[in-house]
Amino acid sequence: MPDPHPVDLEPLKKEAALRAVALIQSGMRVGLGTGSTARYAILEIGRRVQNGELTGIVGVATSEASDVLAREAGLTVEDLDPRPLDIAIDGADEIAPNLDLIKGLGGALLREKLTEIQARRLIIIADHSKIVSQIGEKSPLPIEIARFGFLSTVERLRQIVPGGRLRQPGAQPYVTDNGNYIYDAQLALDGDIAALERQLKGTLGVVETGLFLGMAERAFVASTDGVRELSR
Ligand code: ABF
Repeated sequence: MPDPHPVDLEPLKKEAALRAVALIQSGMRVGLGTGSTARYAILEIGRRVQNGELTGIVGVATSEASDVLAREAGLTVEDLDPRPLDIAIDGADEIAPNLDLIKGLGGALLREKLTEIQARRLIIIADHSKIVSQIGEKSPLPIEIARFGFLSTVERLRQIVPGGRLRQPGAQPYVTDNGNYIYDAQLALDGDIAALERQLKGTLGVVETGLFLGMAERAFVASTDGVRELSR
């Protein structure tokens, strides 16, 4: 039955985003996340840059959409290069108690991982619906796979994670910013998630997974009771 009093998650996403953006200081190189929560962070960084509160900010975007949004918000955006980022702020699909994450329902997992692995601090922002007691509880695990031979890769993945499907919102599969496809896997609970990550990364045709293990330093999680700060 639908919830008769659904909570509007948008103000919560924004509250979490504002808490994270408060950590940014002038001169920082900032990883810009993707999705509806990260959007609030990008807009707030842009607002602070525009009114002069923050100067010398350089953003590195984790998707084409965030790149466009950031430039529209008045931010300087550069491509990822080997220099570290001071901070990255992004959303997530699941947040476990140890801050292991599932990311990638928004389709940007590869650029997110490439960018956020270089961040000195990865700060996650979310509403309370993203909290889980174990990884795989609510969300499928997005796995980016090469387009060439994708049916073979899907078969290989089905041997490892039996439940799942190629992401296909319409007549054609979903295509990532990198020209790849995504397989959304259903995880068995209580499994060894680090071992699964190693196995998936060793599977031919897999480009990257949406498991972000041991990467996040902190999460700001908003509910109607306020914003909770979680650390590893
Ligand atoms: C990105 O946006 C992804 O890693 C994740 O899939 C998604 C979360 O989006 P939203 O904030 O819209 O729920 O950060």
